[in-house]
Amino acid sequence: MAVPIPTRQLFIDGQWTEPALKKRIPIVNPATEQIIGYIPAATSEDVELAVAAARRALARKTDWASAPGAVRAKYLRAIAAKITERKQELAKLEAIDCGKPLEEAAWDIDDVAGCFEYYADLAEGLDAKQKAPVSLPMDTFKSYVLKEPIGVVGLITPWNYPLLMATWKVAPALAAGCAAILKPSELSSITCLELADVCQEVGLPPGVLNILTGLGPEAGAPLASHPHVDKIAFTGSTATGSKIMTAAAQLVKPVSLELGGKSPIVVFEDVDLDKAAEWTIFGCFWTNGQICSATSRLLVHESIAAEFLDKLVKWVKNIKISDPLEEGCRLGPVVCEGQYEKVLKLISTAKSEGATILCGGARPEHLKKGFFIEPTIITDVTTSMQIWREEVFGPVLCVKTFSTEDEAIELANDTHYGLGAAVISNDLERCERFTKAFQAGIVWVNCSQPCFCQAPWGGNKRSGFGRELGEWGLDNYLSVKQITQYISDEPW
Ligand code: TXE
Repeated sequence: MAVPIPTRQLFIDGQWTEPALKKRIPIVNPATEQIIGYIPAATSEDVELAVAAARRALARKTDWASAPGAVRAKYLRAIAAKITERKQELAKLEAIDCGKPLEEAAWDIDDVAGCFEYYADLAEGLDAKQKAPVSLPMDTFKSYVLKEPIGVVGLITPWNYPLLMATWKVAPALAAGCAAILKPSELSSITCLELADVCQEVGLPPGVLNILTGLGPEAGAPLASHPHVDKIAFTGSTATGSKIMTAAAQLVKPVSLELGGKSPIVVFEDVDLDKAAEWTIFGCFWTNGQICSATSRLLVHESIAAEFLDKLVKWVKNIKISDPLEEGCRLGPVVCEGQYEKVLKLISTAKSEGATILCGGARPEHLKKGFFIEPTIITDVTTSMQIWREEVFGPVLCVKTFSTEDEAIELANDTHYGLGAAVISNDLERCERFTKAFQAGIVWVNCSQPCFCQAPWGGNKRSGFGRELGEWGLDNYLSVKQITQYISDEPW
Protein backbone atom coordinates (compact mmCIF):
# COMPACT_ATOMS: atom_id res chain seq x y z
CA MET A 1 0.00 0.00 0.00
CA ALA A 2 2.01 3.00 -1.26
CA VAL A 3 1.36 6.21 0.65
CA PRO A 4 2.49 9.40 -1.09
CA ILE A 5 4.51 11.64 1.23
CA PRO A 6 3.75 15.32 0.64
CA THR A 7 6.82 17.50 0.11
CA ARG A 8 6.56 20.42 2.51
CA GLN A 9 8.52 23.45 3.65
CA LEU A 10 8.63 25.14 7.03
CA PHE A 11 5.39 26.89 7.95
CA ILE A 12 6.13 30.46 8.99
CA ASP A 13 3.71 33.40 9.06
CA GLY A 14 1.08 31.37 7.25
CA GLN A 15 3.44 30.64 4.33
CA TRP A 16 5.44 27.62 3.24
CA THR A 17 9.03 28.80 3.65
CA GLU A 18 12.29 27.26 2.44
CA PRO A 19 14.65 26.73 5.41
CA ALA A 20 17.39 29.37 5.54
CA LEU A 21 20.17 26.82 5.10
CA LYS A 22 18.12 24.74 2.62
CA LYS A 23 18.88 21.64 4.65
CA ARG A 24 16.58 18.62 4.69
CA ILE A 25 16.36 15.54 6.90
CA PRO A 26 15.53 12.10 5.44
CA ILE A 27 12.36 10.36 6.59
CA VAL A 28 12.98 6.66 7.19
CA ASN A 29 10.09 4.21 7.27
CA PRO A 30 11.00 2.11 10.34
CA ALA A 31 9.23 -0.95 8.92
CA THR A 32 11.30 -1.04 5.73
CA GLU A 33 14.38 1.03 6.64
CA GLN A 34 13.87 2.91 3.36
CA ILE A 35 14.07 6.66 2.89
CA ILE A 36 10.56 7.71 1.86
CA GLY A 37 10.94 11.48 1.74
CA TYR A 38 12.52 14.51 3.39
CA ILE A 39 11.47 17.15 5.87
CA PRO A 40 12.91 20.67 6.00
CA ALA A 41 15.51 21.33 8.70
CA ALA A 42 15.07 24.65 10.49
CA THR A 43 17.96 26.44 12.17
CA SER A 44 18.22 29.56 14.31
CA GLU A 45 17.54 31.92 11.38
CA ASP A 46 14.21 30.22 10.78
CA VAL A 47 13.45 30.35 14.49
CA GLU A 48 13.99 34.14 14.34
CA LEU A 49 11.50 34.46 11.47
CA ALA A 50 8.92 32.29 13.23
CA VAL A 51 9.22 34.16 16.53
CA ALA A 52 8.87 37.50 14.74
CA ALA A 53 5.79 36.22 12.88
CA ALA A 54 4.23 34.99 16.13
CA ARG A 55 4.87 38.34 17.82
CA ARG A 56 3.31 40.17 14.88
CA ALA A 57 0.25 37.91 15.13
CA LEU A 58 -0.22 39.12 18.70
CA ALA A 59 0.51 42.76 17.92
CA ARG A 60 -2.10 43.27 15.19
CA LYS A 61 -4.99 45.54 16.17
CA THR A 62 -7.64 42.85 15.87
CA ASP A 63 -5.26 40.34 17.29
CA TRP A 64 -5.65 36.69 18.14
CA ALA A 65 -5.06 37.25 21.83
CA SER A 66 -7.81 39.79 22.42
CA ALA A 67 -10.41 38.28 20.08
CA PRO A 68 -13.32 36.69 21.94
CA GLY A 69 -12.71 33.03 22.76
CA ALA A 70 -15.63 32.19 20.47
CA VAL A 71 -13.64 33.48 17.48
CA ARG A 72 -10.67 31.26 18.30
CA ALA A 73 -13.04 28.36 18.93
CA LYS A 74 -14.36 28.68 15.38
CA TYR A 75 -10.86 28.05 14.00
CA LEU A 76 -10.22 25.16 16.38
CA ARG A 77 -13.45 23.50 15.32
CA ALA A 78 -12.60 24.02 11.65
CA ILE A 79 -9.20 22.37 12.24
CA ALA A 80 -10.91 19.44 13.99
CA ALA A 81 -13.32 19.00 11.07
CA LYS A 82 -10.51 18.98 8.47
CA ILE A 83 -8.51 16.50 10.51
CA THR A 84 -11.52 14.21 10.70
CA GLU A 85 -12.01 14.51 6.92
CA ARG A 86 -8.39 13.49 6.38
CA LYS A 87 -8.34 10.81 9.10
CA GLN A 88 -7.40 7.80 6.96
CA GLU A 89 -4.63 9.61 5.12
CA LEU A 90 -3.18 11.10 8.32
CA ALA A 91 -3.32 7.74 10.09
CA LYS A 92 -1.36 6.12 7.25
CA LEU A 93 1.24 8.87 7.29
CA GLU A 94 1.60 8.45 11.05
CA ALA A 95 1.93 4.66 10.70
CA ILE A 96 4.72 4.79 8.13
CA ASP A 97 6.52 7.63 9.89
CA CYS A 98 6.70 6.27 13.43
CA GLY A 99 5.78 2.61 13.00
CA LYS A 100 2.56 2.42 14.97
CA PRO A 101 -0.15 0.02 13.79
CA LEU A 102 -2.60 1.71 11.44
CA GLU A 103 -5.56 1.03 13.73
CA GLU A 104 -3.82 2.72 16.68
CA ALA A 105 -2.79 5.62 14.46
CA ALA A 106 -6.44 6.05 13.48
CA TRP A 107 -7.46 6.22 17.16
CA ASP A 108 -4.83 8.91 17.64
CA ILE A 109 -6.27 10.99 14.81
CA ASP A 110 -9.74 10.73 16.39
CA ASP A 111 -8.19 11.92 19.66
CA VAL A 112 -6.52 14.81 17.83
CA ALA A 113 -9.85 16.01 16.44
CA GLY A 114 -11.50 15.47 19.84
CA CYS A 115 -8.81 17.51 21.58
CA PHE A 116 -9.25 20.47 19.19
CA GLU A 117 -13.02 20.29 19.77
CA TYR A 118 -12.56 20.13 23.54
CA TYR A 119 -10.33 23.21 23.63
CA ALA A 120 -12.76 25.02 21.34
CA ASP A 121 -15.32 24.56 24.13
CA LEU A 122 -12.85 25.86 26.71
CA ALA A 123 -11.96 28.85 24.52
CA GLU A 124 -15.65 29.78 24.44
CA GLY A 125 -15.92 29.33 28.20
CA LEU A 126 -12.90 31.54 28.83
CA ASP A 127 -14.79 34.78 28.07
CA ALA A 128 -17.26 34.10 30.88
CA LYS A 129 -14.43 33.52 33.34
CA GLN A 130 -12.87 36.94 32.83
CA LYS A 131 -13.16 39.55 35.57
CA ALA A 132 -13.83 36.88 38.18
CA PRO A 133 -14.25 38.85 41.44
CA VAL A 134 -11.95 38.16 44.39
CA SER A 135 -13.55 38.59 47.78
CA LEU A 136 -11.61 41.02 49.98
CA PRO A 137 -11.83 41.63 53.74
CA MET A 138 -12.68 45.34 53.28
CA ASP A 139 -15.05 47.17 50.96
CA THR A 140 -12.82 50.16 50.25
CA PHE A 141 -11.18 48.00 47.62
CA LYS A 142 -12.53 45.73 44.94
CA SER A 143 -10.48 43.17 43.13
CA TYR A 144 -10.90 40.87 40.16
CA VAL A 145 -8.82 38.60 37.98
CA LEU A 146 -8.09 38.62 34.26
CA LYS A 147 -6.76 35.50 32.58
CA GLU A 148 -4.53 36.57 29.72
CA PRO A 149 -2.60 34.60 27.14
CA ILE A 150 1.06 34.18 28.12
CA GLY A 151 2.17 35.38 24.69
CA VAL A 152 4.42 33.54 22.23
CA VAL A 153 4.97 29.93 23.20
CA GLY A 154 7.47 27.34 22.00
CA LEU A 155 6.11 23.80 21.83
CA ILE A 156 8.65 20.98 21.52
CA THR A 157 7.24 17.50 21.04
CA PRO A 158 8.37 13.85 20.73
CA TRP A 159 7.95 11.10 18.15
CA ASN A 160 5.71 8.54 19.83
CA TYR A 161 2.37 10.33 19.26
CA PRO A 162 3.48 12.87 16.67
CA LEU A 163 0.26 14.72 15.91
CA LEU A 164 -1.45 13.97 19.22
CA MET A 165 1.37 15.29 21.42
CA ALA A 166 1.54 18.38 19.22
CA THR A 167 -2.23 18.82 19.62
CA TRP A 168 -2.09 18.52 23.41
CA LYS A 169 -0.04 21.71 23.27
CA VAL A 170 -1.25 23.53 20.15
CA ALA A 171 -4.99 23.28 20.94
CA PRO A 172 -4.86 24.79 24.46
CA ALA A 173 -2.22 27.35 23.46
CA LEU A 174 -4.38 28.63 20.61
CA ALA A 175 -7.54 28.42 22.72
CA ALA A 176 -5.85 30.62 25.34
CA GLY A 177 -4.95 33.23 22.69
CA CYS A 178 -1.24 32.53 22.46
CA ALA A 179 0.73 32.43 19.21
CA ALA A 180 2.83 29.30 18.91
CA ILE A 181 5.92 27.83 17.33
CA LEU A 182 5.74 24.04 17.17
CA LYS A 183 8.96 22.01 16.84
CA PRO A 184 8.01 18.35 16.34
CA SER A 185 10.50 15.49 16.60
CA GLU A 186 12.79 15.09 13.60
CA LEU A 187 11.92 11.37 13.75
CA SER A 188 8.23 11.88 12.93
CA SER A 189 7.21 15.25 11.59
CA ILE A 190 5.06 14.40 8.59
CA THR A 191 1.63 14.81 10.18
CA CYS A 192 2.63 18.00 11.97
CA LEU A 193 3.45 19.51 8.57
CA GLU A 194 0.02 18.36 7.41
CA LEU A 195 -1.42 20.25 10.39
CA ALA A 196 0.17 23.34 8.84
CA ASP A 197 -1.66 22.55 5.62
CA VAL A 198 -4.92 22.24 7.55
CA CYS A 199 -4.31 25.60 9.27
CA GLN A 200 -3.73 27.23 5.91
CA GLU A 201 -6.93 25.68 4.53
CA VAL A 202 -9.08 26.95 7.40
CA GLY A 203 -7.53 30.42 7.09
CA LEU A 204 -5.88 30.57 10.51
CA PRO A 205 -4.44 34.10 10.75
CA PRO A 206 -0.76 34.22 9.72
CA GLY A 207 1.79 33.71 12.47
CA VAL A 208 -0.67 32.25 15.00
CA LEU A 209 0.83 28.79 14.49
CA ASN A 210 4.28 28.33 12.97
CA ILE A 211 5.71 24.86 12.45
CA LEU A 212 9.45 24.33 12.30
CA THR A 213 10.72 20.83 11.65
CA GLY A 214 14.37 20.17 12.38
CA LEU A 215 16.90 18.75 14.78
CA GLY A 216 16.72 19.33 18.54
CA PRO A 217 20.00 21.23 19.01
CA GLU A 218 19.52 23.23 15.76
CA ALA A 219 15.83 24.13 15.91
CA GLY A 220 14.64 23.23 19.43
CA ALA A 221 17.49 24.77 21.41
CA PRO A 222 17.29 28.26 19.80
CA LEU A 223 13.55 28.22 20.44
CA ALA A 224 14.00 27.30 24.12
CA SER A 225 16.58 30.04 24.66
CA HIS A 226 14.89 32.75 22.57
CA PRO A 227 14.29 35.93 24.60
CA HIS A 228 10.99 36.65 22.80
CA VAL A 229 9.47 33.27 23.47
CA ASP A 230 7.48 33.65 26.66
CA LYS A 231 7.02 30.01 27.60
CA ILE A 232 8.23 26.56 26.61
CA ALA A 233 6.11 23.41 26.81
CA PHE A 234 8.09 20.24 26.26
CA THR A 235 7.43 16.51 26.08
CA GLY A 236 10.38 14.18 25.67
CA SER A 237 13.29 12.68 27.53
CA THR A 238 14.33 13.77 31.00
CA ALA A 239 17.83 14.58 29.68
CA THR A 240 16.52 17.01 27.05
CA GLY A 241 13.93 18.38 29.49
CA SER A 242 16.75 19.27 31.84
CA LYS A 243 18.60 21.12 29.04
CA ILE A 244 15.47 23.05 28.16
CA MET A 245 14.90 23.98 31.78
CA THR A 246 18.50 25.21 32.05
CA ALA A 247 18.08 27.39 28.95
CA ALA A 248 14.75 28.74 30.19
CA ALA A 249 16.20 29.43 33.64
CA GLN A 250 18.64 31.96 32.12
CA LEU A 251 15.64 34.09 31.16
CA VAL A 252 13.38 33.04 34.02
CA LYS A 253 11.02 31.70 31.37
CA PRO A 254 8.21 29.40 32.51
CA VAL A 255 8.37 25.80 31.34
CA SER A 256 6.12 22.81 31.59
CA LEU A 257 7.83 19.46 31.22
CA GLU A 258 6.30 16.07 30.50
CA LEU A 259 9.22 13.68 30.67
CA GLY A 260 9.99 10.02 30.90
CA GLY A 261 8.59 7.33 33.14
CA LYS A 262 9.08 3.89 34.57
CA SER A 263 5.58 3.27 35.74
CA PRO A 264 4.55 0.29 37.88
CA ILE A 265 1.49 -1.93 37.60
CA VAL A 266 0.67 -3.88 40.78
CA VAL A 267 -1.41 -7.05 40.32
CA PHE A 268 -2.99 -8.71 43.37
CA GLU A 269 -4.02 -12.33 43.80
CA ASP A 270 -7.76 -11.55 44.12
CA VAL A 271 -8.37 -10.69 40.46
CA ASP A 272 -9.51 -12.37 37.28
CA LEU A 273 -6.10 -13.21 35.84
CA ASP A 274 -7.23 -12.98 32.22
CA LYS A 275 -8.54 -9.45 32.64
CA ALA A 276 -5.44 -8.44 34.60
CA ALA A 277 -3.25 -9.95 31.87
CA GLU A 278 -5.06 -7.96 29.20
CA TRP A 279 -4.48 -4.65 31.00
CA THR A 280 -0.87 -5.58 31.75
CA ILE A 281 -0.21 -6.33 28.08
CA PHE A 282 -2.00 -3.23 26.89
CA GLY A 283 -0.28 -1.06 29.52
CA CYS A 284 3.17 -2.08 28.40
CA PHE A 285 3.04 -3.07 24.74
CA TRP A 286 0.57 -0.59 23.30
CA THR A 287 2.41 1.70 20.84
CA ASN A 288 5.24 -0.76 21.18
CA GLY A 289 5.98 0.36 24.72
CA GLN A 290 6.94 3.78 23.37
CA ILE A 291 4.66 5.60 25.78
CA CYS A 292 5.93 7.85 28.53
CA SER A 293 3.38 6.35 30.91
CA ALA A 294 3.83 2.68 29.86
CA THR A 295 3.39 0.46 32.93
CA SER A 296 6.65 -1.32 32.20
CA ARG A 297 7.38 -2.62 35.72
CA LEU A 298 5.02 -5.42 36.70
CA LEU A 299 4.72 -6.19 40.41
CA VAL A 300 2.75 -9.37 40.79
CA HIS A 301 1.70 -11.10 44.01
CA GLU A 302 3.96 -14.11 44.55
CA SER A 303 1.04 -16.52 44.95
CA ILE A 304 -0.14 -16.02 41.34
CA ALA A 305 3.16 -15.11 39.69
CA ALA A 306 3.79 -18.40 37.87
CA GLU A 307 0.25 -18.70 36.49
CA PHE A 308 0.08 -15.01 35.58
CA LEU A 309 3.40 -15.01 33.76
CA ASP A 310 2.34 -18.09 31.87
CA LYS A 311 -0.73 -16.21 30.64
CA LEU A 312 1.31 -13.17 29.68
CA VAL A 313 3.78 -15.23 27.68
CA LYS A 314 0.97 -17.01 25.81
CA TRP A 315 -0.63 -13.66 25.11
CA VAL A 316 2.45 -11.92 23.74
CA LYS A 317 3.27 -14.89 21.54
CA ASN A 318 -0.05 -14.29 19.78
CA ILE A 319 0.53 -10.61 19.12
CA LYS A 320 0.75 -9.98 15.40
CA ILE A 321 4.02 -8.22 14.61
CA SER A 322 4.15 -6.81 11.10
CA ASP A 323 4.33 -3.77 8.87
CA PRO A 324 1.99 -1.28 10.60
CA LEU A 325 -0.13 -0.98 7.46
CA GLU A 326 -0.87 -4.71 7.38
CA GLU A 327 -4.35 -5.81 8.42
CA GLY A 328 -4.48 -6.94 12.05
CA CYS A 329 -1.03 -5.58 12.98
CA ARG A 330 -0.77 -5.13 16.75
CA LEU A 331 2.94 -4.34 17.05
CA GLY A 332 5.04 -2.44 14.54
CA PRO A 333 8.72 -1.54 14.57
CA VAL A 334 10.26 0.87 17.07
CA VAL A 335 10.77 4.33 15.66
CA CYS A 336 14.35 4.28 14.40
CA GLU A 337 17.64 2.43 14.32
CA GLY A 338 18.98 4.30 17.35
CA GLN A 339 15.96 3.32 19.43
CA TYR A 340 16.17 -0.28 18.16
CA GLU A 341 19.80 -0.53 19.26
CA LYS A 342 19.10 1.18 22.58
CA VAL A 343 16.31 -1.27 23.44
CA LEU A 344 18.30 -4.37 22.43
CA LYS A 345 21.29 -3.11 24.43
CA LEU A 346 19.13 -2.66 27.54
CA ILE A 347 17.84 -6.22 27.10
CA SER A 348 21.34 -7.67 26.69
CA THR A 349 22.62 -5.71 29.69
CA ALA A 350 19.75 -7.11 31.77
CA LYS A 351 20.76 -10.61 30.66
CA SER A 352 24.41 -10.04 31.52
CA GLU A 353 23.38 -8.70 34.94
CA GLY A 354 21.60 -12.00 35.66
CA ALA A 355 18.00 -11.37 34.60
CA THR A 356 16.01 -14.03 32.72
CA ILE A 357 14.49 -13.26 29.33
CA LEU A 358 11.24 -15.14 29.69
CA CYS A 359 10.19 -14.42 26.11
CA GLY A 360 11.18 -12.19 23.22
CA GLY A 361 14.39 -10.22 23.47
CA ALA A 362 15.27 -10.21 19.78
CA ARG A 363 14.12 -9.43 16.24
CA PRO A 364 11.18 -11.64 15.19
CA GLU A 365 12.47 -14.34 12.86
CA HIS A 366 9.92 -13.68 10.12
CA LEU A 367 10.95 -10.03 9.69
CA LYS A 368 14.34 -9.54 8.08
CA LYS A 369 14.09 -5.77 7.61
CA GLY A 370 12.78 -2.99 9.84
CA PHE A 371 13.37 -2.04 13.46
CA PHE A 372 11.20 -4.81 14.91
CA ILE A 373 11.67 -6.19 18.41
CA GLU A 374 9.62 -9.03 19.89
CA PRO A 375 7.55 -8.20 22.96
CA THR A 376 9.89 -9.06 25.80
CA ILE A 377 9.20 -10.14 29.38
CA ILE A 378 12.11 -10.13 31.82
CA THR A 379 12.13 -11.82 35.25
CA ASP A 380 14.74 -12.32 37.99
CA VAL A 381 15.20 -8.59 38.02
CA THR A 382 16.86 -6.80 40.93
CA THR A 383 16.19 -3.20 41.87
CA SER A 384 19.75 -2.18 41.06
CA MET A 385 19.53 -3.37 37.43
CA GLN A 386 19.47 -0.84 34.63
CA ILE A 387 16.34 -2.50 33.18
CA TRP A 388 14.49 -1.76 36.44
CA ARG A 389 15.71 1.80 36.73
CA GLU A 390 15.85 3.23 33.18
CA GLU A 391 13.09 4.09 30.77
CA VAL A 392 13.33 1.58 27.89
CA PHE A 393 10.72 3.09 25.58
CA GLY A 394 10.27 -0.19 23.77
CA PRO A 395 8.30 -3.45 24.11
CA VAL A 396 9.89 -4.61 27.35
CA LEU A 397 8.15 -5.56 30.59
CA CYS A 398 10.24 -6.31 33.66
CA VAL A 399 8.75 -8.27 36.51
CA LYS A 400 9.16 -8.60 40.26
CA THR A 401 7.03 -10.40 42.81
CA PHE A 402 5.88 -9.15 46.20
CA SER A 403 4.21 -10.65 49.23
CA THR A 404 2.78 -7.69 51.16
CA GLU A 405 1.16 -4.37 50.31
CA ASP A 406 4.00 -2.46 51.94
CA GLU A 407 6.53 -4.28 49.83
CA ALA A 408 4.53 -3.57 46.66
CA ILE A 409 4.35 0.15 47.48
CA GLU A 410 8.04 0.33 48.24
CA LEU A 411 8.91 -1.35 44.93
CA ALA A 412 6.39 0.75 42.99
CA ASN A 413 7.88 3.98 44.30
CA ASP A 414 11.47 2.80 43.88
CA THR A 415 12.12 5.08 40.90
CA HIS A 416 13.25 8.60 40.10
CA TYR A 417 10.21 8.90 37.87
CA GLY A 418 6.63 9.65 38.90
CA LEU A 419 4.36 9.68 35.89
CA GLY A 420 1.86 6.81 36.03
CA ALA A 421 1.01 3.88 38.31
CA ALA A 422 -1.66 1.19 38.20
CA VAL A 423 -3.16 -1.21 40.72
CA ILE A 424 -5.32 -4.20 39.85
CA SER A 425 -7.35 -5.66 42.71
CA ASN A 426 -10.94 -6.42 43.65
CA ASP A 427 -10.41 -4.89 47.07
CA LEU A 428 -11.34 -1.26 46.46
CA GLU A 429 -10.18 -0.15 49.91
CA ARG A 430 -6.78 -1.52 49.08
CA CYS A 431 -6.89 0.29 45.73
CA GLU A 432 -7.69 3.48 47.61
CA ARG A 433 -4.62 2.98 49.81
CA PHE A 434 -2.51 2.57 46.68
CA THR A 435 -3.90 5.67 44.98
CA LYS A 436 -2.66 7.66 48.00
CA ALA A 437 0.65 5.89 48.37
CA PHE A 438 1.75 5.94 44.72
CA GLN A 439 4.20 8.73 43.95
CA ALA A 440 2.78 9.52 40.53
CA GLY A 441 0.79 12.15 38.68
CA ILE A 442 -1.63 9.64 37.13
CA VAL A 443 -3.05 6.56 38.87
CA TRP A 444 -5.11 3.87 37.17
CA VAL A 445 -7.31 1.52 39.16
CA ASN A 446 -8.13 -1.80 37.47
CA CYS A 447 -6.86 -0.53 34.13
CA SER A 448 -3.74 1.02 32.59
CA GLN A 449 -3.32 3.86 30.09
CA PRO A 450 -6.81 5.14 29.33
CA CYS A 451 -6.47 8.86 28.72
CA PHE A 452 -9.18 11.49 28.35
CA CYS A 453 -8.59 15.04 27.24
CA GLN A 454 -10.76 16.30 30.15
CA ALA A 455 -8.43 14.90 32.86
CA PRO A 456 -5.02 16.31 33.90
CA TRP A 457 -1.91 14.60 32.55
CA GLY A 458 1.62 14.96 33.91
CA GLY A 459 4.12 13.66 36.40
CA ASN A 460 6.08 14.19 39.58
CA LYS A 461 9.75 13.67 40.42
CA ARG A 462 11.90 13.39 37.26
CA SER A 463 8.84 12.88 35.10
CA GLY A 464 8.46 16.64 35.08
CA PHE A 465 5.95 19.18 36.29
CA GLY A 466 2.93 21.10 35.08
CA ARG A 467 -0.21 19.40 33.79
CA GLU A 468 -1.52 19.08 30.27
CA LEU A 469 -5.12 18.44 29.17
CA GLY A 470 -8.31 19.53 30.86
CA GLU A 471 -8.60 23.01 32.38
CA TRP A 472 -5.04 22.57 33.64
CA GLY A 473 -3.82 22.38 30.04
CA LEU A 474 -5.45 25.72 29.26
CA ASP A 475 -4.01 27.32 32.42
CA ASN A 476 -0.55 26.41 31.12
CA TYR A 477 -0.94 29.13 28.52
CA LEU A 478 -2.70 31.78 30.61
CA SER A 479 -1.27 34.24 33.04
CA VAL A 480 -3.32 35.57 35.91
CA LYS A 481 -3.56 39.31 36.37
CA GLN A 482 -4.91 40.81 39.59
CA ILE A 483 -6.71 44.14 39.26
CA THR A 484 -7.45 45.99 42.49
CA GLN A 485 -9.33 49.26 42.61
CA TYR A 486 -9.64 51.72 45.47
CA ILE A 487 -13.30 52.64 45.97
CA SER A 488 -13.98 56.12 47.20
CA ASP A 489 -16.79 58.68 46.93
CA GLU A 490 -14.25 61.43 46.66
CA PRO A 491 -13.23 62.44 43.12
CA TRP A 492 -9.64 61.85 41.95
O1 TXE B 1 14.12 12.37 22.81
P1 TXE B 1 14.38 13.90 23.03
P2 TXE B 1 14.75 11.35 21.74
C1 TXE B 1 12.81 9.14 25.83
C2 TXE B 1 12.91 7.68 25.45
C3 TXE B 1 13.84 7.73 24.29
C4 TXE B 1 14.77 8.85 24.65
C5 TXE B 1 15.46 9.54 23.51
O2 TXE B 1 13.48 6.95 26.51
O3 TXE B 1 14.53 6.54 24.13
O4 TXE B 1 13.94 9.77 25.30
O5 TXE B 1 14.53 9.97 22.51
C6 TXE B 1 13.88 17.90 20.84
N1 TXE B 1 16.83 21.61 22.83
N2 TXE B 1 11.64 9.78 25.30
O6 TXE B 1 16.20 11.57 21.54
O7 TXE B 1 15.79 14.23 22.72
C7 TXE B 1 13.81 16.81 19.79
O8 TXE B 1 14.17 17.30 18.52
C8 TXE B 1 15.53 21.64 22.46
C9 TXE B 1 10.53 9.85 26.17
O9 TXE B 1 13.92 11.41 20.53
O10 TXE B 1 13.89 14.24 24.37
C10 TXE B 1 12.37 16.39 19.91
O11 TXE B 1 11.54 17.32 19.23
N3 TXE B 1 14.90 20.57 21.93
C11 TXE B 1 9.44 10.65 25.65
C12 TXE B 1 12.11 16.48 21.42
O12 TXE B 1 13.12 17.37 21.91
C13 TXE B 1 15.57 19.43 21.79
C14 TXE B 1 9.28 10.88 24.24
C15 TXE B 1 12.20 15.15 22.15
O13 TXE B 1 13.46 14.58 21.91
C16 TXE B 1 16.93 19.34 22.16
C17 TXE B 1 10.51 10.85 23.49
C18 TXE B 1 17.56 20.48 22.70
N4 TXE B 1 18.84 20.49 23.08
C19 TXE B 1 11.61 10.26 24.03
N5 TXE B 1 17.35 18.07 21.91
C20 TXE B 1 8.23 10.78 26.47
N6 TXE B 1 8.38 10.78 27.76
O14 TXE B 1 7.14 10.91 25.96
C21 TXE B 1 16.31 17.40 21.41
N7 TXE B 1 15.23 18.22 21.32
